Amino acid sequence: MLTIYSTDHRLHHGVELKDGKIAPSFEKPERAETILARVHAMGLGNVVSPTVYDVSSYVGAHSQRYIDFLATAWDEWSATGKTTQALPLVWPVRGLPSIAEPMFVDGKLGFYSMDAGSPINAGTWDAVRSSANCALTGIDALASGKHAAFALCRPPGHHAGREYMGGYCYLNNAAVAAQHCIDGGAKRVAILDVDFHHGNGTQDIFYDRADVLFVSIHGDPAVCYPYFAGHADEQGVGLGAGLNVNLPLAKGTSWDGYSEALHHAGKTIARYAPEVLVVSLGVDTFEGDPISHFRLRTPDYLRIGETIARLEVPTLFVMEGGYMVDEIGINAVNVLLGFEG
Ligand code: SP5
Ligand code: ZN
Repeated sequence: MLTIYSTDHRLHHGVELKDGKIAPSFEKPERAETILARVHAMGLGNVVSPTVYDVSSYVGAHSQRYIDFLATAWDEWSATGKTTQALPLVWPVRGLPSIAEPMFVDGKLGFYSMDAGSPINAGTWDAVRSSANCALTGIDALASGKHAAFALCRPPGHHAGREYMGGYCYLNNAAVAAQHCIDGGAKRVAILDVDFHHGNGTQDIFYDRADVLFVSIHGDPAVCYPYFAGHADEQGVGLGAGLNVNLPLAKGTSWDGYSEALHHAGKTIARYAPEVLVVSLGVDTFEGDPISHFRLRTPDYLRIGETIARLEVPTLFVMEGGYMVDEIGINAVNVLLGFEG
């Protein structure tokens, strides 16, 4: 399987607000390096650098003004004299009267974010673009006839909505790839999200659309991040009614419960008959993950790959979360090896 990877991800590294303190982010460069090392060690296939895509390739999944914000946020922040990483501090929650875009960067940060887990530093925008370009290069590899590809994206993307960042995510790599596929003429694309956390950003982007089916298996948002999306009764609206499928599972779920949900997800996707499948591949479902609450084990990831392969649809894997750095490479590549059979 072809892997698309860029060293540009190293330009982005930072902090997050966690348990009442600013602390090093769980989402760190070593994650991608560990996965890349495992890709090489297992002889998965060629590793190539992403093609450079124009910023306009991100419009569709995201709004132009949000992209403009990401592109300029660091310059606006550092122009105020601050040398720290940019983090939001105030949010337009329910009940406040104005939802207009503020003019000052501190306000913009809150306006375009869902949490304080996505810092912006001098290298963030370049890293974010390269990450999205990995996904775009992967989808173009499918368009040119490959059956599967692995976009080794970092930073991840699935918490990023049409107009917001959050949860370590800035551009929604999977959504950008799916949109590119639609722009290229596909009529139906499915996104399967197996990250522990609900892919609220992907849901947001495609919620009212018939051309993208979104299916997510994740920790119950009543008790798990991102808390404000991911319930089973969120099923899509308008043309997208019935095409958003959330499968929340209890904390502590292991392979038995998980595989049942995965089987159901597979049947839902098969019924939709997509031309292309994009998998938001998080391995924070692992029993040893430091911030998540499922109990999958290393061999279970081979089974996930096998189950996805049975759909027999051209498939792009897009890397999302997974924070137990020692095991993340083994588990992520196990999905890909299981897929290849
Ligand atoms: C892409 C992705 O997996 N993003 C996840 C973002 C999760 N951010 C907040 C998690 C809060 C969990 N708090 C656990 C603290 C452990 N000491
Ligand atoms: Zn996650």
